[in-house]
Amino acid sequence: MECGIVGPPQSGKSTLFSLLTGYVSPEGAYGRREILRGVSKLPDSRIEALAKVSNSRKLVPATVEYVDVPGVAVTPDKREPYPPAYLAELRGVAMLMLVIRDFAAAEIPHPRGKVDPVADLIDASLEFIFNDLSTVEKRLHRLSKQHDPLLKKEAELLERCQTALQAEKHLRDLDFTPEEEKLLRGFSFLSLKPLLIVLNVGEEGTQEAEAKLADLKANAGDLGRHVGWVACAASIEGEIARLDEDERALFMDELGFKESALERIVRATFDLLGLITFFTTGDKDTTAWAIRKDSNAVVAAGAIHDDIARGFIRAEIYGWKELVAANGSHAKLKEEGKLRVEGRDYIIQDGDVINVRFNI
Ligand SMILES: Nc1nc2c(ncn2[C@@H]2O[C@H](COP(=O)(O)OP(=O)(O)OP(=O)(O)O)[C@@H](O)[C@H]2O)c(=O)[nH]1
Ligand SMILES: [Mg+2]
Repeated sequence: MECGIVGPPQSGKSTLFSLLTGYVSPEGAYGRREILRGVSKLPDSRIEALAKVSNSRKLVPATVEYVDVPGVAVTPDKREPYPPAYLAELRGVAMLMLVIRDFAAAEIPHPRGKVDPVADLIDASLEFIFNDLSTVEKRLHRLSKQHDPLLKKEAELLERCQTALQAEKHLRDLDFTPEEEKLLRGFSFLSLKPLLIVLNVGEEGTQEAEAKLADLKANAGDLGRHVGWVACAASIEGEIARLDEDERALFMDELGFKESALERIVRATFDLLGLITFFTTGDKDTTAWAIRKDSNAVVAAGAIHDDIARGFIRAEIYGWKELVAANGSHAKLKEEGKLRVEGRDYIIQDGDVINVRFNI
């Protein structure tokens, strides 16, 4: 699943993209307006703990993909439309991460002429709404010319969306039936996607990061459900991420952040995507797998391999902590009654270690 990075020009999107994915822009590429994609690993200390008791040769974290889309200026006086290629990318992702500038840096121009996170957030989120509204209206116009009763349901649903969007309400805040969700899927509405707001407070703003975030939240208007908030200092945290571990802890302490920007942002991304992690572990590898909350054992098996899902017989399941406490011994877990044997319908819990018995 992909997360699209979006926001006003020069807000720190590409700086964060590099921090998240380790991407290093080639010499001379600065300011090139291209779409970039990269993979981020979710830091998870449970993998190390499991790998240790299993003597795993390889450690494989769960990942999520980010797509860095160059900024487009959207202020009330200057509304550049999103170029179609950018819009197509943003429609294709599962969620959006909106990067808002709150660092001063006089030498870096701001499309508004001044740093104003509240106005930037409001304009950017309205832009999602306007885009969706235009999609809805185009489709309703076409539907109005057709008299197929099967399309009536769609028209009614879109009219409901239109009313909400006209009231500047985000579609993610409406309730839809599974059938309606299916009908809406093809439109890839921007305001329906979970939204992570990342406030780039700059090096000078880290001590007040939480207060700045609270202020933005209080003044941004109603953004609806499925919204996450993170404050960071993109440039300096990017530099810190490249230091040795000891030095890193020292600098992070000074900034006042308990976890790295990578941890904070990727964790928030996973949460908004509704993902949980389960593990497989053995001497070959310990792997963290991401699946949607409320997935059953067969879905988990399918995340590992299609064949394992197809030939699913049962799954042996235990909590990661239990396996660590038993020092990796299945026999001990069995003895203590902590090894559970579950069928297809078992709902996987975050932190489960699973071992699928299958037959192909
Ligand atoms: N002082 C300061 N400068 C920053 C910070 N984050 C980013 N910058 C600088 O702001 C400029 C723009 O950063 P980018 O990451 O390229 O911004 P962007 O959002 O990708 O910009 P576009 O792709 O053009 O929309 C660069 O010169 C960065 O070094 C920050 O936290 N503090
Ligand atoms: Mg950029």
